[in-house]
Amino acid sequence: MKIYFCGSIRGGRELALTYEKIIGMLRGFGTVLTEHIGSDEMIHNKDRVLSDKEIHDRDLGWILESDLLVAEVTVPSLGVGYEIGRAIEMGKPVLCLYDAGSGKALSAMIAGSDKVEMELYESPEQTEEILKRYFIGHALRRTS
Ligand code: 6IA
Repeated sequence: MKIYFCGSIRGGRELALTYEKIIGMLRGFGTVLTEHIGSDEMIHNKDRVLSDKEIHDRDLGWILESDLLVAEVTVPSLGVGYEIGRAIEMGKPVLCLYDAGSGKALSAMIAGSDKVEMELYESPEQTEEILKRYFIGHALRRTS
C-alpha cells in the first residue's frame, strides 16, 4: 500500500509535530511516499536543491503512483488543497483529518466535497483510532 500524506509546508508549519506523529502511524499501514512532510530538516536539506517545478512534478508523480491520499487539512495550504483536488480527479480515495479544536476555519471546498472522507479529531492521539478504522474499512472495500 502506497500512501501519499499531505500537510502544510509554505502554508505554515505549526502542526509539523502532528504530521510527524501521523506519518509514524501511517507507516504501520504501508509505505509513506512523503515522509519528509513531518520533518523541517528533511524539507530544507532535500528539497532546497529542487526547483518548484521539480517539486510539483515529483509530487504529482507520487500521487499518481499512490493507492490513497491522507491529508491533514487544519492549517490552510494551497498545496494541500491542490493535491486533494488532483487526487480526486485521478480517482484516488482521500481521507482528510481536521483538528476540530484548532479554531481554524476549514474551506467549504474541502468540507463540502462528497469525494473526500472527513474525520475530525481533538488530539493527535485520536488520529490513531481514526486511521485504524479507515484502513480496516479500506482493506475490506478492496476485497469485496
Ligand atoms: O502550499 P504548501 O507549501 O503548504 O503545500 C504543501 C503540500 O505541497 C504538501 O502536502 C507537499 O506534498 C507539497 N509540497 C509543497 N512544497 C513541497 C516541498 N518543498 N517538498 C515536498 N512537497 C512539497 C518545499 C521546500 C521549501 C519550503 C524549501
